[in-house]
Amino acid sequence: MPYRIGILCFPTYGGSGVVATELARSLAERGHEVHVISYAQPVRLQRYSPHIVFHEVPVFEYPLFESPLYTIHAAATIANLVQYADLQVVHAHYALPHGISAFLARVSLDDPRFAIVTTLHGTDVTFVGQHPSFFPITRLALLQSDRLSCVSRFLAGVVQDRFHVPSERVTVIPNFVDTATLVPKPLAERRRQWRADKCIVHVSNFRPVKRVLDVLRVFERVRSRTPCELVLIGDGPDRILAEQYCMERGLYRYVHFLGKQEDVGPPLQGASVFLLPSELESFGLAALEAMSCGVPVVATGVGGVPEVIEDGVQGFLHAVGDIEGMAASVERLLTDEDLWVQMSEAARRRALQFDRSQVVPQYEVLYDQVMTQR
Ligand code: GMT
Repeated sequence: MPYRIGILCFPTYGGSGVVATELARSLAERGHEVHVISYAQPVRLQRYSPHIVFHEVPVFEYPLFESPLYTIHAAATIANLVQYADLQVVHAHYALPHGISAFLARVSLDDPRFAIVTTLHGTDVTFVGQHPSFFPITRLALLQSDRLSCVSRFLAGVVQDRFHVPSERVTVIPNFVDTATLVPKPLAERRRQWRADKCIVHVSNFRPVKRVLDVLRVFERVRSRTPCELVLIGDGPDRILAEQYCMERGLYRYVHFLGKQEDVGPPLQGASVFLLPSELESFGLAALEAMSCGVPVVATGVGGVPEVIEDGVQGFLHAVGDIEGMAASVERLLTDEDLWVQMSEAARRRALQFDRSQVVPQYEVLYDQVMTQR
C-alpha cells in the first residue's frame, strides 16, 4: 500500500461502471495510483482527478474482422500498461469480457507480476454467464482470477453453486455510496421541486429485467387514487415500450422521461418514493443512492435486495409482479407522513452503513491479500 491499480470497466451508466468509477475516485483519493481502462471515458470520470489516468482501449479495424475484437484489444492495452506503469493489481468489473481480457494479458507476458481481482456485479453470472454460449468462458474468467468479489451474499451463492468456485476465493463486498454528496433535502424543499406534491422515481437501464412496465402499472394504480407524478431516469431497450404505454393510457402528462443523467442527486432529492420492481437484482445500487437521499424504497424482494432493504423498515418488499401490493405500499408512503418520515430517516441511516468510507477499505484488504499471495 499504496498500490498501482488498473480498473477495467464499462464506461456507461450501468451499475458496474458506476461502482468501478466511484471506486477509482475513492482509491485515488486514498493515495493509490489508478489507471482506468475502457472503450470510452466513463460518465462519472469526466471531472479531473489527480492520481487517475484514463486509457481508452483502441479498437483496430481490419476487413477480415467482421466484429470488433474488444476483448483482445483490452487485453493488449492491459499488457502494455502492466509493462510501462508496472501495475500490481488489475481489477476487472463484470466477468465478460473484462475478466477474460485480464487473463489474456497475464498469459501474454513473460513475467506477469500482477494480480487479477474480478468483481461480479449481477447479470454477468446470473444471466449472460449462464447462457451456454458464454458459460465455459465465464467460468474460465472466474477461475483464473486470483480473487473474486461479489456485491451480495446472494451473488456469492450463485458463483459457488453454478460455477463451482471454492468459497475461499470469493469475498462479498457490497455496493457503496457517497453519503456526503447524496444527502436528503428538507421536506418543504422537496415539495416545491416538482409540479405535483408527491413524486415517485425509478432509475434503471430499461432492460427487461428491470420490469419498467410494472413501474408504470404501479404508478397508474396509485395515481387513480392519489395525485402524484413519476420520474423515470435512464434509457435502454424498453423505454419505447414504456413511452407507448404512457401514450395509450393517457399517462404522458404525469410521467417524465429524463433519459440518462450524470447526476442523479437532484431528482432523487425531490422524490417521495423510489420504485424498483426488478425481476432480479443482485444488489440494487440505484435504491441505495435513493436511500442516501432519504427516500424510502418499494421494491421486489429478489436476489440481494433484502440484504440492503429491510421489509417494513426503509420501505417495503414484494413478490415480482405484485402490482397491487406495490401500489398499496407506495400509497401508504404518499399519504401517511409519519410513516414516510420514519422510513426516510431509516433509509438514510441504512445508507450510512454503506458509505464509501466503510466499503472501499474492504477492497484495499482484498488487494493486500492478493498481493501477499503472489
Ligand atoms: O446486471 C446488470 O444490470 C448490470 C449491472 C451493471 O453493470 O449495470 O448491474 C448490476 O450491478 C450493480 C452494481 O454492482 C448492482 O447494484 C445491480 O443490482 C446489478 N443488476 C442486476 O443484478 C440486475
